[in-house]
Amino acid sequence: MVAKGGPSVLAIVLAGGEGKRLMPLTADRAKPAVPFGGIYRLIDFALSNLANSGYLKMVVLTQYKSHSLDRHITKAWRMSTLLGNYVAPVPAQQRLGKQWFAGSADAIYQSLNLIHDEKPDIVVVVGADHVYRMDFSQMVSQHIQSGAACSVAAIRQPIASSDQFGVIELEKGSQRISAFREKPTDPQPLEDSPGEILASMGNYVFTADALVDAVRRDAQRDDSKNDMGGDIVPDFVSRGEAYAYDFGDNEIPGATERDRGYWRDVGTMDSYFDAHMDLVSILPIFNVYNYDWPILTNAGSFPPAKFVHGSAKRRGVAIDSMISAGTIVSGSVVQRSVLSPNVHVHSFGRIEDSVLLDNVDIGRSCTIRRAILDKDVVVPEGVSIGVDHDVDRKRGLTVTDSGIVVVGKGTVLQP
Ligand code: ADQ
Repeated sequence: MVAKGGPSVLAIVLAGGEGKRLMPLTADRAKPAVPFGGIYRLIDFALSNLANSGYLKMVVLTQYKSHSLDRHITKAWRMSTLLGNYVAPVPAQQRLGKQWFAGSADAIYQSLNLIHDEKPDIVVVVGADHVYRMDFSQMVSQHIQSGAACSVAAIRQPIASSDQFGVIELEKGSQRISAFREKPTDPQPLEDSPGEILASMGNYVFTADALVDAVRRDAQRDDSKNDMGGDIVPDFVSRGEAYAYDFGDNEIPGATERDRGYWRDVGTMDSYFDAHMDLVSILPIFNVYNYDWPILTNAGSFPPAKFVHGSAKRRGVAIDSMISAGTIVSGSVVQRSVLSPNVHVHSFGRIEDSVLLDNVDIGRSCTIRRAILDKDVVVPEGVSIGVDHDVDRKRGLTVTDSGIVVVGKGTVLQP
């Protein structure tokens, strides 16, 4: 039964994902800890959405390479006076079995004591590796009205991407889910749009008791991969208890016509790069300057960004770019790029369509084009990246299919 004054809600943030396709950015950090948009980590989007929705009781389930993630949650969230008492990272050590979490459902099973202690009416379970804004309270309202035990947030995606998503089929004229298949290669297209599928966003609302029963049942099954999308949701669907929540109905204060309904799964280097270009497009496709639904983080204390004149021919400028505090651009041109804190770009260079993470140092006369440089990368004088991909490969750098060059954390390139 739902308590008076609205349901009590516990949010569980699944943050144990490995993010293999984001290598080398995930070489020594979990995917939710991957830096994004100059000053954020991917997990900040899920946590900010929950906080802005009014759901302040959050537990973050971590596992894979969680050190950097724990550090970020502690610095940015636990030390915050507003949220510090609520956001709690829970490492995989809290276990019932001999294994680490097998899958996302096992992570919840092994953390059932959190639900017992908190006694919520509703559990909101969200992933931690997407860029978007969402008011979860609207989804919770629909969940309660529909009488569902499990609600799955749904968004239209191109049919070619079906093998990356849980694909939802609905009963005719209803939001009730008739079939849910995890990452199928032969998906059912949408009736009104044959080029699209209805994809799960990996965000769920559960009636607390129903979730507890479902993960317990799942833990008894030998044939289960203990996965939320692969096992738990299909179980609710087979009982006729799962409904879809249409993300297209979600209204966010301050959203512009252009960024309404924005959701990016930044699961690959190319989509990570594209999502950054969405930030610096002139009318941003994803607007981080919407203070009505702020994306929260702690970017550290740095002096303001500085632009140095340089020579008469080469002024230090940045155009169509986001430049974080502590960064110095001296006598070089930066275009359509995102620079994290404390980056230093020396004279006579050009940075185009690139993402430079914290403390990157670019020497004189370098060209950096369509590249992602992880933290602490040093590019010495005269070295170019993204200009000749054969040279980039010879240097051992990753070049994606679409020609984005990725330089791993701490790489010091040779002159
Ligand atoms: P995937 O993202 O492929 O698909 P998964 O790798 O399980 O599924 O990641 C989901 C979330 O759970 C991520 O935030 C990840 O960090 C976290 N996670 C994974 N294993 C975990 C573990 N052992 N402990 C804690 N956290 C863990 C999912 C759904 C699809 C849906 C897509 C949307 O399964 O149905 O379409 O998300 O991107």
